[in-house]
Amino acid sequence: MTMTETAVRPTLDAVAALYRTPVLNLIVNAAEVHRAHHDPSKVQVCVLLSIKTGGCPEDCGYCPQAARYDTEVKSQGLLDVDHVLKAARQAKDDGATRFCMGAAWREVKDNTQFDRVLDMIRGVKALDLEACCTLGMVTADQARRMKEAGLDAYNHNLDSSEAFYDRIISTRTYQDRLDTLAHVRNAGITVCCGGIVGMGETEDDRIALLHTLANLPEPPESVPINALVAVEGTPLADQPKVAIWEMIRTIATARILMPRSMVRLSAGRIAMSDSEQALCFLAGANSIFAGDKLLTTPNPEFDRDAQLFATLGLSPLAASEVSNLHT
Ligand code: SAM
Ligand code: DTB
Ligand code: SF4
Repeated sequence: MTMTETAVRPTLDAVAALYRTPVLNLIVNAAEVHRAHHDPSKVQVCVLLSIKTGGCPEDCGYCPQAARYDTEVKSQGLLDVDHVLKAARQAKDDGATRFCMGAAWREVKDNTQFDRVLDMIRGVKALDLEACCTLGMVTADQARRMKEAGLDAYNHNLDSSEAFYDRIISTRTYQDRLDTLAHVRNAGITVCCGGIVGMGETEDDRIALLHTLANLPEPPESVPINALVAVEGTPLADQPKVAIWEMIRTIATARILMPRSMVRLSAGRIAMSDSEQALCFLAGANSIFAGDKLLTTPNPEFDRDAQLFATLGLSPLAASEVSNLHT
């Protein structure tokens, strides 16, 4: 069965009605959809590595890696392949089944650095891990080359609604993001695309983002929902923490609209209690990033997540189960 056959193609009003359902009903509805399409006791564990850090020319208001903001992030050029594969091996030993490599680039350039990233992808695949990259904008040809190297997924977030987008980023357009997503999709790489909750957007912005995601030509196989990590030195440093219920509503609505997708409870877990995270899992989140660092900001330690899984009766999705995900 393809994603299209089960995807809901909702109107904006339908997404708004869903999102605004009384929250406990919304959770129950999302939990039912989750159980119909996935084993709710399984959570995919992914590990992130920043392969090139800081010094980014873009002006994303949330991002500590933008060169123009004075943050504590230490810039680091592109790592060598051995360093990355050592981290990937460690991730696998720690129980991860997906390894995601992030670079603080505006876009990929056709140079030896990209060749090195292609070698990283080949190396991660040789370890039998799902390989994901997030490197900024890519052309159709670059996407094709990543596919050839074995890339499973490409992460490129829409972040928020089109209307709110230019309040947060001015150095590229929403259409630029959609173009890259189309290049990735056309190359046969699965799409990882989601957004951030808590940047000062309204409920309508979150609804519009979910509407756009569910109406992409094919819904993304992977939908990361990040809670803003407010970093000192960025324009969003003083953004007040958004109510957990907005995260939960966003996750639950994504789960109902994109029943077969992996919904990833991404950045922001360090600031959430166990019970808040449990509600996110109940509402349909079925993946996390593990390890004490996301790209540049802190994340719960492996041991803390192992304890959380034990408490909630959850277990990491096994490698053999991952290969069935997108068939
Ligand atoms: N430079 C590439 C790009 O922007 O596509 C890849 C790396 S970028 C850091 C990947 C994603 O991380 C962003 O699209 C954004 O959604 C998320 N992100 C970055 N900083 C964040 C923060 N402070 N809090 C939550 N999510 C964040
Ligand atoms: C996504 O949506 N979240 C991850 C991953 N895709 C690349 C990144 C979160 C980054 C949080 C800020 C940081 O650690 O620098
Ligand atoms: Fe650069 Fe990506 Fe950060 Fe934007 S989110 S500043 S593109 S690293």
